[in-house]
This record gives sequence, C-alpha cells and structure tokens, in this order.
Amino acid sequence: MAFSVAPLPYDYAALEPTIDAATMKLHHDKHHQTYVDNLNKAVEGDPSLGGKSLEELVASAGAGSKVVRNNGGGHWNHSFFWEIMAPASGKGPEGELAQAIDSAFGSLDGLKEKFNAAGAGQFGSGWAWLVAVPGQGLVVTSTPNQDNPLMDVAEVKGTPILGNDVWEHAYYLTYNNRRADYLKAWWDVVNWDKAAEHFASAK
Ligand code: MN3
Repeated sequence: MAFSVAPLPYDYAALEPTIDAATMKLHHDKHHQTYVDNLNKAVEGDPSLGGKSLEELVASAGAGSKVVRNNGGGHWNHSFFWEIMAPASGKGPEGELAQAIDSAFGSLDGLKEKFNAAGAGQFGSGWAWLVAVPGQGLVVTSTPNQDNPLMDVAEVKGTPILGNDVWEHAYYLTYNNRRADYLKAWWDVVNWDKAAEHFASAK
C-alpha cells in the first residue's frame, strides 16, 4: 500500500471537551482511513500515478481524476489536521507568527473572527484555512470538499498554517448542527508550536 494513516499524536480523548473521543476515533480510524484506502485503490489502478508523492498528487489535483483530488486531498488535509491540534495548553501564537497575525488581522481575535466566518460561510462540507501567501502575508480562506490551498485549483494558493475541518463528521456528535459553536471552541486545541513551524517553513 502506497499511503497509510499515521497514528494520532495523542489519545483519542486528549482534545476533550473541545472534541469528544468518539468523534476523534471515528474521524481518524474510519473517515481518514477511507480516504487513504480509496486513494491507494486509485493509484494502483493508474500506472501513471505510481511513485508520485502525496504532495505531487495534491499540487496537480485539477489535472487528475476527481477520485484522486478528493481522496488525496482528504489524506493530506487530515494528516495536517491531527497535527495542528494538541491538548489545550492555554498558549497562543508567539514571536514572528504573532506579529504576522497582528499585522494581517489587527489581533488574534481579529484572525479568529475572520477564520470562523470563513468556516461558517463554507456551504456544505469543506475546510477553513489560514494561509501564508507569497508577497501577501497571512490570508484566511476556505475550500470546498477536500480541496486545499496547495492545489492548482485553489482560489487562494499558499502554505497552510492552520486548517479546520468543517465537515459535519468533525463536530456533529458534540455540537450537532451548531458549526459556529465548534469553530469558536476549536481554538482551545490549536497547536501553536506546529503553526509556527508551518509559518517558518513558508518563509
Ligand atoms: Mn474530516
């Protein structure tokens, strides 16, 4: 098998009460695994894709099949998602990332407001992102389905710094239909150290 789901970097219950253990188990073990299984099937069935990295498949998603776009995106996005969260630490952004947030959004609250609006405004399923765009600094955007800002088809292209999954499967057990409540609570489990790593790699 070409691609596989990495174990969660923490316990299923580690993000409670923000995200419940049952949601994490289903989301990681079933939803993410299904994207990976379907991606592997698609790659096995198409010799022209053999040997390509996930990053390559994602970067050329618009030129490939819908199956690879959806499931390659699903694999990349979820791998990113597990790592951009961590047990609540009470910490916020620091250093250069904090400065860049202040300069783009006025404050961390300004970023949260914009990011939560992008997540709430994404019709149907998709993702909200904070992206480092070359020459522009930090930008908030959203993508439909399993698209992401690394894809050739993305409206806003750049390096993802933060990303939140706004598919119902990410929050329905605890928050039911209240996506806005989930978006608001999610900030408690953001892994700001990992976000800083992404920001450093974007420069
Ligand atoms: Mn998901």
